Amino acid sequence: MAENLTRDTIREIYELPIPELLYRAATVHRAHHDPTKVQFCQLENIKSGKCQEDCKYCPQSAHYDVEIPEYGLESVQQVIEAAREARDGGATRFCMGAAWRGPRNEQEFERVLDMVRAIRSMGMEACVTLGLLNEDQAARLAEAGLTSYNHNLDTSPEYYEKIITTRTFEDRLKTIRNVRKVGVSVCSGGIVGMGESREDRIGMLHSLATLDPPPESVPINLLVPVEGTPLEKAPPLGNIELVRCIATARILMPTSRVRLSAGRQGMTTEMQALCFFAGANSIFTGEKLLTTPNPGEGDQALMEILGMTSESAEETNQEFAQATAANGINGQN
Ligand code: SAM
Ligand code: DTB
Ligand code: SF4
Repeated sequence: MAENLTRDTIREIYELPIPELLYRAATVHRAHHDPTKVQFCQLENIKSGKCQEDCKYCPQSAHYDVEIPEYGLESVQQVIEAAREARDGGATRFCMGAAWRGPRNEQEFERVLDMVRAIRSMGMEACVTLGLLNEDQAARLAEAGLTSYNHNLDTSPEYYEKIITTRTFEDRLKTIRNVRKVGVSVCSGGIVGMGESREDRIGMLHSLATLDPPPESVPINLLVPVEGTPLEKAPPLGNIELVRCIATARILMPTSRVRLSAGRQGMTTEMQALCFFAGANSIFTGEKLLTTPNPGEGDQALMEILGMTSESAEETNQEFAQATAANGINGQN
């Protein structure tokens, strides 16, 4: 589908009447995934705050005055302990984020490589998001056994410069190409609810779905508006608009994971049920995302009420094998 995919085609899907859109997305979803399962992923902020980048949504940017815990790169031991707890809570993927423009300090980068090795030896998927990468850095992460690299396109190419002034959309694409070159699977999605237009959301989905191959994992974040950031007063996105994004992502990228990422705190059970029906099959669990609150314990109740369960490590492995095989890459898992 990818090469000939136009924004017009995506708009036709995105704007379908809701019963039609949901039916199509759910049909695609169950053809490729078990619709009763959700992958639990745990985030760990391995380096917090004081980031040199100017991203208007982000509480960790040094350009804004936001009260968050700030600390340097965590130790491997700290990460292992957090991962153990996450695994005990049913997480099969451990995602480590650093408030960096990109890795610059050799010793710190080596420590991140050790973190990746440690997580992989615990039988979990290991994902990191460290900002811009060159090919050599990507190759070293691959060598350490990294499952996936998270690097979001975040919004449409046109809206990008309104949100992020210290790098370009093309810089992001380049890092994704470097990750692809070394055979690591790609996790890339974006944020909705940043005051962008529907055309921007469609444009973002177009950019993601026409990556060749598309990302194996697609996080859809609903903006968490944080006081002190320029987007603190962004107009809230309608619930159904988020459902449309998820359903369209599912139809466009049938074998990928679609992750209902930031923004679940305060979302109703019914809304999350709609998102799962529309094809989301992964969430971030725990009390905290990177710096903002997340439902924590509430997710056990959510699964029970919806009669759904979290994926076992084996089911996660099968999903990963399917997604990478569909993209013609040799998964590391
Ligand atoms: N510094 C690295 C980078 O930007 O690639 C990795 C960490 S950064 C915090 C990872 C992602 O978090 C961003 O690409 C963005 O999609 C998401 N994010 C940051 N702040 C957010 C917010 N307030 N609401 C929703 N998502 C957010
Ligand atoms: C992604 O797409 N969302 C996560 C993860 N990848 C790194 C981050 C969400 C951050 C939400 C704001 C915060 O907690 O600081
Ligand atoms: Fe830094 Fe990433 Fe936040 Fe941008 S999104 S300010 S790069 S941590």
